Amino acid sequence: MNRLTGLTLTCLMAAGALTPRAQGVDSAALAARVKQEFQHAWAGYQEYAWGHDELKPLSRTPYDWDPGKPLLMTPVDALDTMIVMKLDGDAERVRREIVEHLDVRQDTSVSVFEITIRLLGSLLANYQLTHDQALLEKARSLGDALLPAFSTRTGMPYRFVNLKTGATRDVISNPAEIGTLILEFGTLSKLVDNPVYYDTAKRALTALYAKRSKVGLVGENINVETGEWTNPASHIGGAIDSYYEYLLKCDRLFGDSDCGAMWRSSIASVNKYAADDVKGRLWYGTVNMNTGRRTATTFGSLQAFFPAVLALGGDLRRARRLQDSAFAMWTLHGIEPEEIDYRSMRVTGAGYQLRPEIVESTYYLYHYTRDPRYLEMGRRMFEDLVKYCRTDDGYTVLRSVVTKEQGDRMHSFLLAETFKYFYLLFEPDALDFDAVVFNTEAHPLRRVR
Ligand code: DMJ
Repeated sequence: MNRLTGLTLTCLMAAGALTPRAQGVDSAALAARVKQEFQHAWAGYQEYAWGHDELKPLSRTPYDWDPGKPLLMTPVDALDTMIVMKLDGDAERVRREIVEHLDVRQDTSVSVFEITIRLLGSLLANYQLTHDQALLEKARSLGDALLPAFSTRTGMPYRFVNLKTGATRDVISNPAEIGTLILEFGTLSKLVDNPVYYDTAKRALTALYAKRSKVGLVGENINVETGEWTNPASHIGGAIDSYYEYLLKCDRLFGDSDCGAMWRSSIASVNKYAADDVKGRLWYGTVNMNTGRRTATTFGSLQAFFPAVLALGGDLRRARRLQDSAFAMWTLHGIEPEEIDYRSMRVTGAGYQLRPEIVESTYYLYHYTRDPRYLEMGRRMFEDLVKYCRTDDGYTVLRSVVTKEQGDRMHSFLLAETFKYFYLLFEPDALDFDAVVFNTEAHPLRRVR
């Protein structure tokens, strides 16, 4: 047994429930297929994009977020999925590549949010899985490079920071990018025994929470120097979504009761104002943060993470209802659109970006209920993903779920999240759900004692 296998098996194996079998769903066979498809996507990346951020699978070319300055997004994001799937050879190759070639201090301006959830989250989770000190050192160095972003009057970070110079840009940010940092920064603090990262991220989070409206909601855009809202749209979708997720998870991972209190008051407002019952279905739409008045009835693939958060927060009733709505959105055209208007059930954003959120929610609901209908949902979604998004050299986005026209991009979160959540749905014993808190990019973080 090599180094990774030995360590990770002991870390990952949960106390042995039997592999589930739902009517007509052979979970073990599906898990094996998910693993095969992950390997297919990974093979395409290795063949045509090794050393770069992502694969463009139709043109068979590499893609770097900042041209010529790769941060190895795909391999870094994929590493703990490989470990969970026991792809030990691939995992060892990636671990070495990260240690030897990931340059987290290069002269490139990065999104604080994206780099935190993908790179910092992965480095920390994989350090906890492998105990490889070099991964923790990279994480510390990356954490230090991100800190200058928080030098603002409010403590809320700029959206972008240069990893080498510390230069910042983009003063207008949003709750997701400000409030989705505490799990990673907090874990780093605990692992290197230095409170600066935790304190910095928590200050940003509490500053943001303090800016909530009288009815307890946050908006979509905020100036991180002045603290003024520049867009009052309030919802659970992109630009806000994972702020709520991290309030709850911060409490679960660190036992931080401030986060717990912020979560409870926030979810009460969200359920009061954003939730919308239409023709017997539960949705969450858009309202004005100050009045709570409804301004849009749209819901999409990003919002589909919310059943998982509701379930984690103990609200299984709403979680189940919202999951049914999200699945109805998936089945409208045989695969999930980016956005619909839930009143008319018409598609308002036709793309599919290989997103994981609905799969994540299916996994959480199956974990909490063991209801076989979630396995059946998962099977259906996996078949559709393979049918419409598989290419000869990987997986790709759809320009339209209506026409099924393919685009040319394989996001790193396909390997970090979408395949991982499918795999865990069908093979839940591969990871002890209660021993970890998944960051918003599906990197499993453990409590540090
Ligand atoms: C991922 O990077 C994360 O899940 C993030 O929270 C939202 N967007 C993508 C997946 O859709």
